[in-house]
Amino acid sequence: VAPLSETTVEGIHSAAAFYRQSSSSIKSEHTSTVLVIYTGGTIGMVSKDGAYQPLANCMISKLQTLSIFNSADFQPSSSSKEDKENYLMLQMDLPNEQVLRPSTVRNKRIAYKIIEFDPLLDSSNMAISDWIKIAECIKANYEEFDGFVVLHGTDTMAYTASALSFMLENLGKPVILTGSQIPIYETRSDGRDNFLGSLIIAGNYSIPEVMVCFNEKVFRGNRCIKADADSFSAFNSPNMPPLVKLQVDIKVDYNSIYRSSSKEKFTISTSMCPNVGLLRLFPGITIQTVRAFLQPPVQGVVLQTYGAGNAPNNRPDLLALFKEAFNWGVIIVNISQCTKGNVGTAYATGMALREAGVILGGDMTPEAALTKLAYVLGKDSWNLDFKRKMMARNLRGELTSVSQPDLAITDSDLIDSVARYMCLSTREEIVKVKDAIYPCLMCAAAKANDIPAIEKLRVAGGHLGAVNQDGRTALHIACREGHINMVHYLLNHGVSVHDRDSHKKTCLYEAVLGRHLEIIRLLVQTGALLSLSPIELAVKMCCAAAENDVEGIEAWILAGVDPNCQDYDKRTPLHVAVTLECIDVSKFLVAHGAKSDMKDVFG
Ligand code: ASN
Repeated sequence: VAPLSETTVEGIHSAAAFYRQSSSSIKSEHTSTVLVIYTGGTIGMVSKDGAYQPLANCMISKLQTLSIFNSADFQPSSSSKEDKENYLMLQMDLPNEQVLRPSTVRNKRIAYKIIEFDPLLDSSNMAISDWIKIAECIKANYEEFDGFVVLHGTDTMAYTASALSFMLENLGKPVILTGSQIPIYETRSDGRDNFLGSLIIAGNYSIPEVMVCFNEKVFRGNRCIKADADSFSAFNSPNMPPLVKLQVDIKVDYNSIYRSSSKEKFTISTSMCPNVGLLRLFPGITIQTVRAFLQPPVQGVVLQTYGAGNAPNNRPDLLALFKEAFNWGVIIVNISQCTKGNVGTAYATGMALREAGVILGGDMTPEAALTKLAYVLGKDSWNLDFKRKMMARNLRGELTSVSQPDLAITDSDLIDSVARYMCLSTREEIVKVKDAIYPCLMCAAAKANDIPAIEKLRVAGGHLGAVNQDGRTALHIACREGHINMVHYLLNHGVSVHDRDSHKKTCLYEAVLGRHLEIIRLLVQTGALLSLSPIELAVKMCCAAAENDVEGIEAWILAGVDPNCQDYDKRTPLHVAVTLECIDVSKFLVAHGAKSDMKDVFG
């Protein structure tokens, strides 16, 4: 360890005293961050020669003039000039009970940064490469932001939303696509409400899905279709109610949120197979047309059949061709031409297709079925048989699993008894009681490491990611208490590792405070972060060093903190440990990569 000069020692002593007293007084901010990826679409178009076209380098300056999108008192922490220009602040007055993450004071703020794609596109000009560009942009910025809003044209928005829902694997944060029917520069634009609603949901709600926000509703992205070219209500989700309704109150249907059960880190899959197509049957379709459609390089076809999944069974030529294509290795998926409803084998005409090797696609939209096929076929590590199985399986909430039990709130004896005791009768009243009681029960079950109890609550309709009065989820509590099995259970049921409590603390932070090394390893493997600034982390490390707390230092390093982090005076934990003669911590730090030649502000 390098020798220290006297002035340096003096400085370090006073800093160490500061750490001992004030590590808990670090300012906690209540600002969420959202990245806005502007790809084009009517929302940013202007009329030129009588036709709408996207206009580059205009959106940010327009938003700067709209006070609702740009609060004047905001200073971004980032220092780069370009970054500052791209950051805007949304200042809101949302009732506390409407804000899920982090549950905080009334004045909620969202700092958002806009990245504008070049060129901006009418979404009719979009291709698979554009989906990849969006996915890569989200991946590159995933750790830095709480949520993502994609400004996009409406024409192919349902395709992009469906594609992204598959390409973004193990998603733990909200991704919301939105746009408008009238440009944001025009007086009657619907774009302002759509954009504002998207920012609010992306910044405040823990809904780890790809969604579409339009006309006061937020839909699961792979469930919606563009249903109306003229109305503000352009999107529809025929086989699933909206996830969120943005009315006077913001109502989230928590029981319907799709949560990945994977414990893997967020990643993207960009190898989408382009050799897919949509084939719509019609009475009298010729065998030549279908044969031409199934020719190489086609590897997958979404077959849009009649009604409940039926096709002519008096056409042996057609059925033989489907069987032949099956043997060539083409995957054919059956979905209905009806906008609403499921496909099955209730009719002999449906059964015949099944016998020819055509896969039942449930109630998927054409957009979801097609992009899922491109995603599944792009998976080189999966064999053909597995790919066929995956097409029939629910991967991202895109189809309704038949086996899913229809759970109702009244299934819970406990809530029933409470409702009776309180003389409640309406569904709304009972739902309110459930919302108030379940989070506390979930957290209590997590603290007691009682997996059967929390499973009962879940089965009765409880939302495992619900937060208590401190904005803490059951996962925060299980991590703090060190209940590894409970942590596994919650992660298996899709509770997000990114949720932050009212003090902006993540579950990884809780695991570090509890020094639960096995849990820290597991959380880091899932992509969990500490969500503290580098300086805050350095202060935490220096505090632990000042207390010769080897276990604490080990936990912070395991959670990803750099052993050479530097505090306000550029002192490292090793500076502090050496000054205070904390031998054990000094040895541990040196053994774990701490450098002895780091210089503080005193040189
Ligand atoms: N043609 C436009 C687009 O999809 C339509 C819109 O955004 N409303 O980019």
